Amino acid sequence: MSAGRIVAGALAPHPPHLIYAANPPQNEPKAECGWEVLRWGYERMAKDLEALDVDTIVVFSPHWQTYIGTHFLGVPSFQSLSVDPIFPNLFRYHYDVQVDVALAEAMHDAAREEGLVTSMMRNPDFRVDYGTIVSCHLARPAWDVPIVSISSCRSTAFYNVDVMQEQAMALARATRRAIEASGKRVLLLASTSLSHRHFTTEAAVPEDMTREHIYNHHLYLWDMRLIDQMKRGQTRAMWEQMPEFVEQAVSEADSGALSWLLACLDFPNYAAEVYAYGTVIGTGNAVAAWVPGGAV
Ligand code: 2X7
Ligand code: FE2
Repeated sequence: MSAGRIVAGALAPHPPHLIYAANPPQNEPKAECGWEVLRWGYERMAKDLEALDVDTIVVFSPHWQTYIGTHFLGVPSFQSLSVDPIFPNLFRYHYDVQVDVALAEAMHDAAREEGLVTSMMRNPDFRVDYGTIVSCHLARPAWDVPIVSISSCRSTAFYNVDVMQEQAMALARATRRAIEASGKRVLLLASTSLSHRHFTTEAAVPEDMTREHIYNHHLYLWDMRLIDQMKRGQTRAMWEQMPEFVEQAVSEADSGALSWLLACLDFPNYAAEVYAYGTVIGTGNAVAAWVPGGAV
């Protein structure tokens, strides 16, 4: 068996609005349109990633929040209805998720060897979080490969960003080791927005794009700084400035998803392909991919 490898790592944000606006059959509410720049960018990224012949997708989600340690989905399949807790009017999504349990278990064991507190989620009735569902749907709309979903243990909130980064680094070492031993071709998704200030008054029509924009110029400047670093392959700088970014841009990267992705990719010094940037309810979202050893 040849060694497994990471074939790409993507920044894959999860605003459920992007699914709502695309009207896939799985989602009950129907939209007229909306958030085209982000959706069309995602479509281009999904097409490029499909060409990479992926066996499994591994996704790290801020919305699976586990308060004791890092958890991994550990049941072969999950079917249910996912309803966004804040936006039930636009996300009621019927999912049918297949899990690569063998890889999840290998990652769990490797993470435990790294000293992390870990757990396998074995409850067949567990409701898969919308961060996992939205990012996987948008990156791979056909749902034709199994996934591994990793929770966020919220160490930024419990301790601080430095502890989060230390744990992200350990989890990344474990992720890489498990993937190499698996012989599989794996796509990584960091399911996260960048800046994360939400608007405070809601439009009557969710897809009313006259209301969609950044609400704070400083947060916009932070997003542009990160995107510039992605394009220049300056991912060490992204890592090092994470404490300031998380605090000043109230970034959703506090979950550890972006830190984990950069560390899994061993801090690329080559350019990411940035497919799109746009706001959703005022939060900053970039769709981007790094492909080790070659262009997308
Ligand atoms: O979870 C989210 C998010 N991160 C950004 C925007 C809109 C909704 O949900
Ligand atoms: Fe989110």
